[in-house]
Amino acid sequence: MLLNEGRDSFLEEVVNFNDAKYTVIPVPLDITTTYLKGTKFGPRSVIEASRSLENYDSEVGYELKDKIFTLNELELSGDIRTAIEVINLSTSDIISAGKLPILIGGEHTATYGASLAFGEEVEFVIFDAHADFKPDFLKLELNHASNSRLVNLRNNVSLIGVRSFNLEEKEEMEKRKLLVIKNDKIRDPKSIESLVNLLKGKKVYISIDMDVFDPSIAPGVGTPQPNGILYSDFLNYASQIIRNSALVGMDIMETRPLNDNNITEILAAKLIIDLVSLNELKNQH
Ligand SMILES: [Mn+2]
Repeated sequence: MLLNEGRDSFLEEVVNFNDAKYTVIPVPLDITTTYLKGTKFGPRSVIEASRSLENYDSEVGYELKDKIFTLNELELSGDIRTAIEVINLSTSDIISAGKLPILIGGEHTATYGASLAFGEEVEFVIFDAHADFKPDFLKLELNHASNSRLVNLRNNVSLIGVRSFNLEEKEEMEKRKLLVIKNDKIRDPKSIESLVNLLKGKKVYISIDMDVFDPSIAPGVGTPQPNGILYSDFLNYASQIIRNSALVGMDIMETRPLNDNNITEILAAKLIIDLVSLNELKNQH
């Protein structure tokens, strides 16, 4: 199951599994997607895009080198339950080996699979245009539109950049006292302050649905929503989260490659470089 020689690896990193601190798990999940199919090609496109980027992160001021090992794509059957279990077990293997898992999707339901590999104390910070808090979306229990609700069965969830949900989801999120930072409050200093207060000193998993971004900078997604956040908004949140808590895992989900436009996968690859660089820079000090 292991990859080699950097040809198919993130950032063309050539690193032994034993020496790597991070491991990319490509998750080509595309089973319960309802609107635009194609997220199964996301992992490959993001890894390909990463090979056109510099490993020096000028935003963060860090050169990323020999840190990330890349697994082969997971083999996921047509059954969502089995797929979730495969994702859970693969993530568990990487955690047991002492590496920080980086899942690249694939539909967002994979985050639920990954969450099962972590303890209940881990805080999940989910960047997503959609609340994904539907109880029984289209009569499927395990579904991308229920992802946040499924994760929240075991772990505390905060939602960032949300702008699409129904009244029932709104009431359920209020009932469970979730921290929800809507897109129109993303630059309010009180928003980031409340998030930092919640996460301070805790273990944190960051999950990014690429549709959290404005469609002008991330058009290649399954379910785009107008009026999204910008890259600088994300960098601001990411640096505050990483500075104040312990990062234990991350995922970049829902990239759906377009034929004539690759800016979404470029952005997705850059987010991974940023998060790893921020985390490494913090650990240096
Ligand atoms: Mn979404």
